[in-house]
Amino acid sequence: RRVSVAANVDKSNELMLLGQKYATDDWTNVMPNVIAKLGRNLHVQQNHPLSHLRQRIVNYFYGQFRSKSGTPSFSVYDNICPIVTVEQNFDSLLVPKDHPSRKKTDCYFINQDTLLRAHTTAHQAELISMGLNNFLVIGDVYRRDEIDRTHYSIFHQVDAVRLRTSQEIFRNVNDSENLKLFEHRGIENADKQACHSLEAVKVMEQELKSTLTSLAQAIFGKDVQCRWVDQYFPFTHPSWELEILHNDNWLEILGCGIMRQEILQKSGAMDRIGWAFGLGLERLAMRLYNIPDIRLFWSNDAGFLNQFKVDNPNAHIQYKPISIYPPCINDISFWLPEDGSYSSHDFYDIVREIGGDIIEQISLKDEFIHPNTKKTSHCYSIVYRHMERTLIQKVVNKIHDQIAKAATAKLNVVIR
Ligand code: FA5
Ligand code: MG
Repeated sequence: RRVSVAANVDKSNELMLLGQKYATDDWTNVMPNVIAKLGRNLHVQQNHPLSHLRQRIVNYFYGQFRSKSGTPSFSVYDNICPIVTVEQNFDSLLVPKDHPSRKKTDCYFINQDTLLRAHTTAHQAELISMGLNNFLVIGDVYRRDEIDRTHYSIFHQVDAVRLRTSQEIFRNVNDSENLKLFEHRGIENADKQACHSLEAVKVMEQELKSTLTSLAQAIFGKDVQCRWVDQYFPFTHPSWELEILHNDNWLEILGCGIMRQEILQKSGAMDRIGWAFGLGLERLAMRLYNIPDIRLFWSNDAGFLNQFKVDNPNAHIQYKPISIYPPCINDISFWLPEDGSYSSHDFYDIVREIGGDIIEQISLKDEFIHPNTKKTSHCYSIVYRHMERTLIQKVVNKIHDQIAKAATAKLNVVIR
């Protein structure tokens, strides 16, 4: 049934998404299984773990940043439509035209100019243009990514922006009339953008980092171990990632940095300096509630949802798996087409499209180039596991065959 839906999409030249019609073209690669989840809005679904966590983050910002009159400084946007333009998702954020994140293999495009947002940062420039100085954007984001227990093609992000004037950041400093936000003949280096003064950047960096480490402590407790790692984003400089220690592994939970001044200039906030961050809600929720698999967030199963039925979003909850059903693991090997058109993300989409949420993981097990023909072969291992019952090998084999057929038809591969 799923496959025939995909065929209808191709033929009709039009897609109806969230009540709006969109023309399709040869960029269109949104899949029915992704479309089916548009509008679920798990982040605002009552008693959903992602909603509890959203509420805790919002409460933290309301409590931490208040105006002189005592009202919260941050405003919250959690229902902005996830369908955005290429301009919003990339151009407005100075993402270079040839940046890999723009590729068809990485995003869900509706057509050449329109896509499902790949990050909530897509709304940043617009909200600044509206005159906002402190805001959070929370919502669903879409990426054609790896498939495993911590990656899913739809997840949820919280983005924040805070803009400050010179007066605001140097208010508590003696001699502040000598301190400036901007520097005229400056050069860019690892610590700052050319136009910024080092003192302004350092004040902002300090506020950003302390805000985020205390957010991590507010959620995970005082003992959480954090570390900062230098990072690159086209829309911030300098940039960092925050990692927290989880089961002896460092887990990346967010990216952040000092906003590129060009974005503020274009949005009419040239007299300010800003910091911004974007974090993944699932990553935090999995660690906080001990949820072992990212697919569980999409479960309609009462055994999952009932464990989060609490009025207080701060309630301490540790998810208890109902039971773990055994996986079926099937391999698939094929020769890639010689024209270079093959992308493993296309294959992942086909697998997800046909297998749905019983696909737990796909991994490239082996890559092999034939010594004579020079043809490349890929072997993938597909882990099938149902969250709510035991899978029967015969049923899995049928799905596996369908995947092989669809890959042959759509990707020009030759099954070995
Ligand atoms: C971004 O998306 C930037 N927009 C973040 C940002 C905003 C930086 C503002 C600077 C200023 P990144 O691709 O690293 O960055 O994703 C941010 C977070 O989303 C990650 O740290 C992670 O927690 C989460 N994340 C990323 N990919 C996935 C995925 N496939 N599944 C679940 N969570 C993910
Ligand atoms: Mg990252």
